[in-house]
Amino acid sequence: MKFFAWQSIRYGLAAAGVAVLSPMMVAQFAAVPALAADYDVGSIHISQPWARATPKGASSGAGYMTITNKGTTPDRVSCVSSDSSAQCQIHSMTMEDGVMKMRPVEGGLEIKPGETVTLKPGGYHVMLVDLKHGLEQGQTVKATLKFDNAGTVDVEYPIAAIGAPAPGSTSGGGMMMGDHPGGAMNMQGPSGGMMQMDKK
Ligand SMILES: [Cu+2]
Repeated sequence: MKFFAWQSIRYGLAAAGVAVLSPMMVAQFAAVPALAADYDVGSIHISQPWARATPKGASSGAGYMTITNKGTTPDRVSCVSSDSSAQCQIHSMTMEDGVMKMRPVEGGLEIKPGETVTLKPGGYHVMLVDLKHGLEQGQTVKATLKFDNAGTVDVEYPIAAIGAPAPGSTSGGGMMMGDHPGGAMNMQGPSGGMMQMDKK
């Protein structure tokens, strides 16, 4: 009986300590907030949506997720709108002549039947163009995605730290979002190389 009494006191103290520390600790150290929800629309499954916080003054931001087509027909996804930016696009990113280039995926990003496509830093991403406000770590940003077959879904992207790695990846860093005055987006990579966006 005494044993149990001591246990409950110790648990009580531990819980109190955690309650005081955790909100700040979680916000600062979790690479991606734990509350990312999954989404199902038609035969499309979306998991682990997340976005990266943006540095002060950034005019664009990026969101990522994993999309699986569980159906038997190909589908295509585009981004319709976001609550945090004037425009929302799906971008590809490729290395051309030593320069990272990203451009909108024309007609939407194809997800073949049975295929899983992961949007992540350095690859496909949801580009939030002309941010209305910076993306702050610990908050969420919403984007409306439209699948040609499956339909439309609102996805909440929990915002991780600036430069946060993809969930489950061990490598940190990646590209930092820069500003793109005048429509040309330039981004500074970890190697100092520039990244350009062809904006239509
Ligand atoms: Cu982009």
